[in-house]
Amino acid sequence: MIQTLFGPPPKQSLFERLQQKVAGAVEKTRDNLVAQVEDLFQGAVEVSPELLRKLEATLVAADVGARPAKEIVERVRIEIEQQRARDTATSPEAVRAAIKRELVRIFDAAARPVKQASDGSPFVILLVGVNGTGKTTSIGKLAQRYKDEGFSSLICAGDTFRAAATEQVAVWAQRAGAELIQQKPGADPSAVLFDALTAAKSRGVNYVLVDTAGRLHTKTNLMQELAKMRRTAERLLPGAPHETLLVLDATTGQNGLQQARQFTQAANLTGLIVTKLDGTARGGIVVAIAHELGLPVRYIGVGERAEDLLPFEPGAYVDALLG
Ligand SMILES: Nc1nc2c(ncn2[C@@H]2O[C@H](COP(=O)(O)OP(=O)(O)OP(=O)(O)O)[C@@H](O)[C@H]2O)c(=O)[nH]1
Ligand SMILES: [Mg+2]
Repeated sequence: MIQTLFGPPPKQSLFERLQQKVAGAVEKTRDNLVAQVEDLFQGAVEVSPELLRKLEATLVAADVGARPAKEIVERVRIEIEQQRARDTATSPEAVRAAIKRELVRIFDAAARPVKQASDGSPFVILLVGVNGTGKTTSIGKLAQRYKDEGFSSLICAGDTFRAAATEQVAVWAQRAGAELIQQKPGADPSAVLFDALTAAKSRGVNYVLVDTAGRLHTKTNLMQELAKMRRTAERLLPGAPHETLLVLDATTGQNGLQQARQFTQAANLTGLIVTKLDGTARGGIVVAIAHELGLPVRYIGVGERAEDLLPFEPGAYVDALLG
């Protein structure tokens, strides 16, 4: 069977559950964004330039980013003009629908297909990012998700640098029934990866989840270490890693975006996991990321528990953002 990042399509009931969770996770942003957008249009007979300026400021405050906000408002303005020309009254509802369409358009533009593993070989996912963004936790959550979907996974303890990193990932591995491949502290992460991929191939596991040590994109030697890991994967398993995901902490806002930009240049990213959306009122950062980096968000982290990692679904996210 061909492996993909998401496994089989979710059942309807699960999807509904996810939608609820997304809505819950972006609640803080929603309070800001929805309430403010609604306030803006409350009793407005006319969609004035002043009102559009306020709309832009509201989007920026939700961390959508200055350029995307400008672009969205410009398109909303054009849409309103077209409505006027058709003599239809411009309702707040119509404006909100226009904003939603713009947001979804931004996500669609950043979409890219997930590579597929060749028949029978494991699908390899490498998680990278600065310290403490949620890489190890996301590895554990992914292992749990795949287990629930009936797939096997193997975790590569590629963070040989931080004390206790392997113990931390071991707890997740045990919980998710995933095999863990590790070496001594200080070992070369590429050597651990070599072991992990060799084991995964011989055992025919479905997914290999590779944890890495947190690093700043400015540390050239550490970025080279990542490149070496990628080469090791490719050598053992042509096409691997199938996904290289940057794990980004949503609470770091525009700072995180800056990190992402530089990681993109150095690490051949294929997408992102945006974590800690439960802890921020600035859920718009996901829009800024898609717009500026042209990279798809694959998953979002909405809490610390195993089930708090959701596949990112643009339509559901935008609905949750804008009510
Ligand atoms: N609220 C919340 N907390 C999260 C989420 N994801 C991770 N965390 C927490 O963030 C903290 C750091 O998570 P780790 O998974 O250890 O982060 P890391 O990127 O592996 O860290 P380093 O290996 O040190 O670079 C932990 O306390 C996690 O429980 C999330 O989506 N929401
Ligand atoms: Mg870690």
